[in-house]
Amino acid sequence: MTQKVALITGVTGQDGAYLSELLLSKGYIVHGTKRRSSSFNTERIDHLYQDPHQAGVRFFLHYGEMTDSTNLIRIIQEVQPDEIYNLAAQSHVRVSFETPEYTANADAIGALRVLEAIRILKLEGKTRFYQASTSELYGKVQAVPQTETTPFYPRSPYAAAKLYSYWITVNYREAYGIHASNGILFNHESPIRGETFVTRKITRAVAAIQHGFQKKLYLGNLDAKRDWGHARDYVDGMWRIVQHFEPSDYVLATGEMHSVREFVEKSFASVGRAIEWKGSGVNEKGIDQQSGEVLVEIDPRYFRPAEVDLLIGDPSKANQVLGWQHRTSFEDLVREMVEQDLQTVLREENRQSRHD
Ligand code: NDP
Ligand code: GDR
Repeated sequence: MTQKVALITGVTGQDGAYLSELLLSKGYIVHGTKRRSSSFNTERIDHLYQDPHQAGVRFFLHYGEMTDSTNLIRIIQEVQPDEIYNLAAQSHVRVSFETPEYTANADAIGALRVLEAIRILKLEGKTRFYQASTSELYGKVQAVPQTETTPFYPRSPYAAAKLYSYWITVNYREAYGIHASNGILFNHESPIRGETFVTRKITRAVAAIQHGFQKKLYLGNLDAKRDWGHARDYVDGMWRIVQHFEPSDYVLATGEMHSVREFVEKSFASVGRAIEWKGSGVNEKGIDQQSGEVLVEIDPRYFRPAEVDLLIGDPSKANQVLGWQHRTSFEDLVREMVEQDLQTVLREENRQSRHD
């Protein structure tokens, strides 16, 4: 059997790294796009790098930019992929309120550019397409739990852009017969999650506080509730979606919901600290029950102009059709992230002090 060739846009992100590992372990040739940056941005995939001068290389990087059609067409022409996983995006909801036009360009029109490239290059019959859709589409939720048929109600420029990319994926499937699918993925995290998303921000802070490098953690809305899973489990779901003979749209979620507040409590608990909450609103504080130290405070800068209060997904379709289910519990996810950050924070501090 010939080796399958996959192209992953946004390979340097959290999901790009886990998906590359998965596809390489399945024998794929993997091409990924990274952005030109003034500093190194390949930390998550450096362990996968292979010297292109050697024989049998199966992992390749290309400079890719979602706002540049010519670039995307050229890469897809060169690579002739059997599968494209479109993961590249400006993925931060809060940031999308500050860069709405850029977010629409990269996240909405970016997906269109890839789909059009498939048509322009006449790859409709060869190349399967996966779009990284999101639970943020449900926004102001219309039903609990959310399924593939729950109406969307986006609450941010990010979600509105992803609404376009969701529907253009459906449209290109129906109009041109492209094997194009959406994974409607609920929040998924890991020790390599971006540091500005709330889970990683919390676990890094807990580790830094535990090592004595930091005193406090400032957060926004503690009462937001999310359905948090592990990225490793979710990239397996992406792959299963693309393998199925019939393209379709699937929710990937755990079916469990927890608040940011609970995430904070569990993270501190994993280093043996119990948090007690005192005060309310912006004056609420998280206090170490034993020492009385204030460890968590509210900074209204982290509030969003419009918030998504709660998300909880029903992954029954993925479970029944694809045999997919999440494997990592909420407790294990928090523990793994804190344990890793205890080491990461220490390593970074040591590196820093060598430069002082
Ligand atoms: P990350 O933010 O970790 O990774 C995003 C990737 O996209 C990075 O490689 C980034 O490059 C790249 N990128 C950003 N903008 C551009 C651009 N203009 N051109 C080319 N590349 C670009 O996201 P995740 O890995 O967490 O998520 C992957 C995808 O899944 C995203 O589309 C996200 O919106 C979506 N999603 C994520 C969920 C989650 O919980 N993680 C849930 C549902 C959907 P660089 O490294 O240089 O920044
Ligand atoms: P989200 O993730 O917006 O769900 O998008 P994020 O971790 O940023 O926020 C989750 C919830 O936590 C609240 N929150 C804070 N968030 C951040 N980032 N920083 C804080 O200090 C803070 N304090 C409280 C937020 O208000 C929010 O309610 C993620 C991204 O990966 C998207 O790309 C993806 O589509 C969705 O998950 C599913």
